[in-house]
Amino acid sequence: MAFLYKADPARGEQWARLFAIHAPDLPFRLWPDVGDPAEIRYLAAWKPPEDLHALLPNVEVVFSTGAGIDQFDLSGVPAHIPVVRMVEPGIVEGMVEYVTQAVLTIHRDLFDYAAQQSTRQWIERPVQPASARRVGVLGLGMLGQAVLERLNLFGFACAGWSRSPREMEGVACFAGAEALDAFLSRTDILICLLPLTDATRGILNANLLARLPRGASLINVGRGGHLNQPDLLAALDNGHIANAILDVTDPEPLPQSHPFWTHPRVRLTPHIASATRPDTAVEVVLENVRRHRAGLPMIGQIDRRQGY
Ligand code: NDP
Ligand code: OXD
Repeated sequence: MAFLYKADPARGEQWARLFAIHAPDLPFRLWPDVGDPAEIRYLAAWKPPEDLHALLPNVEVVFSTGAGIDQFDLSGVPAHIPVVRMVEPGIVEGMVEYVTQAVLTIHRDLFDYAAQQSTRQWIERPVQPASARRVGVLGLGMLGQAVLERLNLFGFACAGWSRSPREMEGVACFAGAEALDAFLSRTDILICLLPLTDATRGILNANLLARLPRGASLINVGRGGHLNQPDLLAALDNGHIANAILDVTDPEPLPQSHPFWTHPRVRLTPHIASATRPDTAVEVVLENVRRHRAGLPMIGQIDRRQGY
């Protein structure tokens, strides 16, 4: 029985060292050095190989090295093999940090001050209390909830939207398509933390943006495929949307000629909002291996029908 890692090789070296310490009896292989393919029972990958079953006929569990699994072609993973996404504290911590800085950047008018600086203007703007700023998170999962818990501590007026009804202390929770209007119309800073599925692809489009109050801002940390880019550009250019902070784009990287690069109201980062941290992730993966061997449910197993 062996464990195969197929993702960023530098991180793979860290996983190898951690496996040697925490699971010395479980041989660890780093793609493409698969060894005897018949021995591979567990695969951790950002993207599994296309011919998974032919290549690794005895794989029992496929782990995503990310929290999202939209980069997987699930049709290539036989239905009897569980797919488990990354549910680990390191990725949560990173996302909370990133979204907090993005919300505070917008809340404290740093886009406007950057514009003023470029023309050497020293103009004070009135500071709004956080309680007057309505923040809304699309997606009330592992990351959306953690982000809202932190934003709540600043005193922002917090809300979240999910597919099924959720409850969170201090957060107005909305669920399903019928509640989307009410959620959007009370949101000044919208954060997308949805998984990319057939139901959410392109959700950040003209129709949705128009339902936000004029002057609202967008933070997209979900996936580039959630956003209709021309619709956002139009909304920025006509002033309906004031600012956008985008950590994810489609494609990644953006083409050099893309207008987002130079738009004064767009801030881009190269998909770094958060990443799986080997030190915390390996513990969770090894716990899942133990659970699988014991016939127990694994943490983060996805529902293939929902696609997340
Ligand atoms: P979870 O699976 O824990 O949560 C997903 C949330 O989205 C749930 O609340 C779910 O609703 C909701 N949701 C899914 N589909 C719909 C829908 N059709 N309508 C309404 N709500 C829906 O995911 P995570 O919080 O762990 O991660 C979210 C995403 O963040 C990842 O899939 C990934 O794309 C992205 N990500 C980005 C990173 C970056 O660096 N930019 C890093 C890590 C993740 P319900 O509660 O009803 O199930
Ligand atoms: C993830 C990511 O899904 O890094 O974990 O985007």
